[in-house]
Amino acid sequence: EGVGGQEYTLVKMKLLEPYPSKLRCTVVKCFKLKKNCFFYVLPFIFLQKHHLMIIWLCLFLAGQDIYLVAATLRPETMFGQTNCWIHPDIPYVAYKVRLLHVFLPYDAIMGCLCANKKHYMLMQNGEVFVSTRRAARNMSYQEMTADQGKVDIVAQFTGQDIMGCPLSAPLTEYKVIYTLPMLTIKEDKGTGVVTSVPSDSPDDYAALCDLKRKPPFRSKYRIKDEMVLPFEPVPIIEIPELGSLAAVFAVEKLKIQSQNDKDKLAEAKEMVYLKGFYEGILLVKGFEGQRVQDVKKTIQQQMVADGGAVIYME
Ligand code: A2H
Repeated sequence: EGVGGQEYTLVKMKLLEPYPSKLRCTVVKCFKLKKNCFFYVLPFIFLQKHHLMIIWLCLFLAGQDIYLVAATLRPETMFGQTNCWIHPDIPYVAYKVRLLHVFLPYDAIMGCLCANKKHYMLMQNGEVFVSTRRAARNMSYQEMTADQGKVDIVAQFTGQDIMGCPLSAPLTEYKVIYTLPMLTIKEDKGTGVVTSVPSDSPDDYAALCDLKRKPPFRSKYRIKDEMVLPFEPVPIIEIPELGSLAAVFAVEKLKIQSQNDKDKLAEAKEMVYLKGFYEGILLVKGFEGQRVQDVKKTIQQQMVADGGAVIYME
C-alpha cells in the first residue's frame, strides 16, 4: 500500500518526560515489553559474556523511548530545526517498532540440549513511534514492525493531545524544542509529522511567524510563549543572492503574511529550493564549505547510523 518512488528521511524526535496524558499508558504497555526482553536475555547474563550484557542493557534502556517521526526530503537541513509541526485535528497513533535486531545462536542458550544449531533467537528493542496510522501501516511493510502488515498500537490521540510537548532532535543546537501547530499539514503525505527548519523552508518560516506574531493563535492551541519566542532561524546554508537565511529572505521579499498565503509561498519555494540544491553551501561545523548536493546523502547516512533517523518510502 502506498509504497512507491519517494524516499523520505524520518527524523526521530524524542519525546521528553513528563509524557502527555494520552501517552502515559504507553509506559505501562512498554514495561511489559521490557520484562519480556529481560526473560529472553537472562540466560546470556549467566554466560557472563560482557558484550551480551551490554546489548541487554541497551535493550532495557531503549525500551521506553517514544519518538515523533518527521518525514523530510532535506536531511542536510536538520542542523536548523527549531520545532516540530503537527496538525491539531488529525489523528495520530503510537506503536511499537523494531529497529534493532540481534540474532543469537539458539544453542548458546540451550547448550547441549539443542542439536540443531541453525536456530537463532531474535531479540528486538521496543521503541515507540508516533505518526499517522497510514504511515504506520506503510512502515509495517518496510520491516519496521515486528510482523509484516501488522501495527502494534499502544495509544491513539489527535495532534492537540500532544501539542506543546518537549522533544530532543538530532543535529540541532537547540537542546529542547516543542511540538507546535501547523494547519497546512496533509494527512495523506509522509508521517503527518513535519520538522521545522525556518531558515530554509518558507512554509516553516511563515508558520513560525504566525505563532510569534499572534498571541491568540498560541493560546488557542495552549502554546506557551517560551515554546515559540526564543526560537530563531539558524543560518546553516549559504545560497548566492539569497544569503544564509534563504527562506526568511524569500518570505520577506514576497511580503508573505501567513502560512495560508498559498500562491506566494509556492513562489517563495521556487525561489529557494532548486538554487539551494545546486548552489547551496553548508555553513555548519564539520561540513563548512561543502555543497548541499554532495553532503545530503552523507548526512542522511550519518543520522541513520547514529540512530537519529530511518529511511521510509511511499
Ligand atoms: B521538508 P513532498 Cl528545510 N504535509 O523538510 C505537509 N508538508 C509535509 C508533510 C505533510 N504531511 N510531510 C512532509 N512535509 C514537508 C524540511 C524541508 C522540507 C526544507 C525545505 C523544503 C522542504 C523541513 N521542513 O520540503 O510533497 C517536509 O518539509 C519541500 C517540499 O513529499 C518535507 O521536506 O515533496 C516535504 O514537505 C515533503 O514534500
